[in-house]
Amino acid sequence: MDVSEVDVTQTQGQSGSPGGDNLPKDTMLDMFWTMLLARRLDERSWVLHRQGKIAFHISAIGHEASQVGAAFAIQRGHDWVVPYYRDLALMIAMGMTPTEFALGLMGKRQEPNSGGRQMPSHWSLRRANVVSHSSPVATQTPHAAGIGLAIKMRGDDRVVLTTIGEGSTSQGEWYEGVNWAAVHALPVIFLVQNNRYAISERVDRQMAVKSVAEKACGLGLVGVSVDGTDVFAVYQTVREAVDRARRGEGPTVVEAVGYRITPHSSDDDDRTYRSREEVEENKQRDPMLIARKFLIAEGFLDENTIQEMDTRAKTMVEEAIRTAEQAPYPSPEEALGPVYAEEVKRG
Ligand SMILES: Cc1ncc(C[n+]2csc(CCOP(=O)(O)OP(=O)(O)O)c2C)c(N)n1
Ligand SMILES: [Mg+2]
Repeated sequence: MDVSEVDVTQTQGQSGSPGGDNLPKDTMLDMFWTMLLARRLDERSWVLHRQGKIAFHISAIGHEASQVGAAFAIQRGHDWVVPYYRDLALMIAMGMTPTEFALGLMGKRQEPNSGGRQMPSHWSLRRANVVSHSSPVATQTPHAAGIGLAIKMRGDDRVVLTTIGEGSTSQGEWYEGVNWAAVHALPVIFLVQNNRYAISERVDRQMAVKSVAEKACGLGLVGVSVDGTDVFAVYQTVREAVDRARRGEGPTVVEAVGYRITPHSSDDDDRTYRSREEVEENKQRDPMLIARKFLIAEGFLDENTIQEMDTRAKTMVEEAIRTAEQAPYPSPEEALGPVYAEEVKRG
């Protein structure tokens, strides 16, 4: 793939003819189901927050296509994933159960991210090779490059998928991590979810270039932009990047251009910086609608099946929340460990 392919307009996914031409029907339906389950969990989390039952939620609504498309393009459980806070749909695709998510939302002891030590949505899932990250944005990028270097040194066939928002690609860590991966031809896919805002800051206040993919050119690696509202187009683009990385041909920056339909987080009022008209207009490109329309047109889904899937998703969400509400919190003493290794008494 040529780096001249960075022009967003050239590489927009076409919702009517997505890149998933070679995907089996069952995989496409699995992708849709994962997006749907993540969406229903997400919506319910906002309600829990407004009911005062949870302290914080950060939403993936509008990002499902980017996240699920990318997750399905790697070998889940074998490859490494270094995510960022907005990746709820990615984590569901990685096998995090609704109950595990709900436990994390409530900071309960059994939650897999951190045992209740981290803020919600600071992901980790050891069994799926999803690596823990911290709150300062872009600090995950050098971690991903480091894992890529370890893979290369071991002669492993794994790749690393790391994610970030477009605003955070202004951070020094992002350039350092991407540069390192480019210099050493590391097997890393840098997925940038461009939702056009970094909290209240519009993308044109974050960067002077037209697209994040263009930044890749200056660092000497392939950069591609794709329609981040089209799950099958994202799958196809990330899949090509994964194949290239596995062949030893180095990293790729994949920019998935979409829109953040919700406010930045449960603590943000987006009415202060964007119009309702703008949000409504962008809801027309909701990834759920685009996937649904395509699958119906292909004859893979009908309204009845969608209704059944929706009922199943909502039931799973309610069960997960009930289970999580009844689960215990960690005890205060548990906050003290496991941070440092225990001292071993000798003699
Ligand atoms: C180093 C650092 N600076 C500022 C913040 C506060 N902060 C949290 S999220 C965020 C916006 C990031 O926007 P973007 O990268 O576009 O991701 P998005 O939230 O839009 O998905 C900021 C500024 C932070 N967490 N870390
Ligand atoms: Mg953003």
